[in-house]
Amino acid sequence: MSSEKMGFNSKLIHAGDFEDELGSATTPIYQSSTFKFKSADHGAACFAGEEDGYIYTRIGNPTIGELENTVAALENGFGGIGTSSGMGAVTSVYMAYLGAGEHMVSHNALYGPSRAVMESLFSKFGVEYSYIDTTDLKQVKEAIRPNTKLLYIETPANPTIGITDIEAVSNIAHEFGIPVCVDNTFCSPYLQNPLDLGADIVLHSMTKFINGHADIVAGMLVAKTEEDHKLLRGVMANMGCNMDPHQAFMTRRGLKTLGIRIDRAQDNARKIADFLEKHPKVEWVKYPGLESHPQYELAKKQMRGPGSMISFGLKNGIEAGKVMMDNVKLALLAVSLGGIETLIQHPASMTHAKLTEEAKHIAGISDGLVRLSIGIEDVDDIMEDLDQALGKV
Ligand code: LCS
Repeated sequence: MSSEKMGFNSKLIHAGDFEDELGSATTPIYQSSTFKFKSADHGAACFAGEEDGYIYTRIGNPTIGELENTVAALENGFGGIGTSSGMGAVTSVYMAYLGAGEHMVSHNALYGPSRAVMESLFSKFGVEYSYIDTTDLKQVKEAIRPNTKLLYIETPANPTIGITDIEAVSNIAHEFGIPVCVDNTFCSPYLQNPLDLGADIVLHSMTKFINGHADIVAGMLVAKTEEDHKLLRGVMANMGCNMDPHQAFMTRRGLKTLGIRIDRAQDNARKIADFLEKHPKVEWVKYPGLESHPQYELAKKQMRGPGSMISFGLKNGIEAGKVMMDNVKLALLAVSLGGIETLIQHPASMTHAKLTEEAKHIAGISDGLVRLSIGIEDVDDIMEDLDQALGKV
């Protein structure tokens, strides 16, 4: 059966389209840095891109290739590019589309390092940027300048769970010929396909839902067109932020169960979000599956489910956050997200502690904000754990 006709869960298992001569059920790990050419002509044709063939693992490798093909099929794109980490994918996109005197428009509640690398590194080379609230289309229109070359969004955003309308912002950007990159880490292709909504590039930290087992750091870019795919592969390979074959094998294994993992984590998250919304120590809950979420209708339109990331606010700010973190017993007090285990973290005292009060305020990170990544444990156990930790606050 061709992978185009398969349902999502079948694609997870079969879409990579890899045939092993020995009939191996899984894609072997091609732990080789380089590949023999059949002849001088074949080598020349591989370099010229006239013939298929692997050259050198920094540029491409069969184990990585199978994973790239699978994620590209899941995102309905032309092709994928595996990277060493999610940040390897972020910097490759910035490098590919932005140069000195050019400008990027992005969301002010972006994953910290995606913002920091722009502010501290790309700015040194003359790249300009505007961080705005991309959930507000008026701000998006106003932020575009004649030198804007990239619209970069994350939806839902980390950690505020704000949701940007991918179709609407893509339409605005395309009026000005600006490419749109969507960081789809919080949804994975199981819940959202940005390319189908008009975006040009999709980005994943595969460290999260795609691998799902907290044992790998990896990233992926998927381009809609052959032209963008070629551009991004060249940048990634020349910068050397390639994936490694073992990392690809592990990620490919984790990916096979993406659907059943997310179904289960999402069921748990819906119940936990309801529980938190009624809890007396909790001031507010932000979860796309709750009608109280400001973009609830948009989430229903562009996502196939609300996912398993929840942010909530504790009534007594930073101290309450620390007390809760010190008292969880089942949930792991750890950063990262999207794995089989429930994780909890407190951005104001951890990931975002270095931000100024003003920057935190603009990004929507209040002192009492707690971020939960709900896992696939028994929901009663997660709830009991959160309840006893909240009881200590
Ligand atoms: N994009 C998003 C939305 C992320 O959440 C992360 C990592 C990245 C990109 C970067 O991916 P990495 O290089 O780590 O594979 N987010 C993390 C977080 O929220 N806590 O720890 C890492």
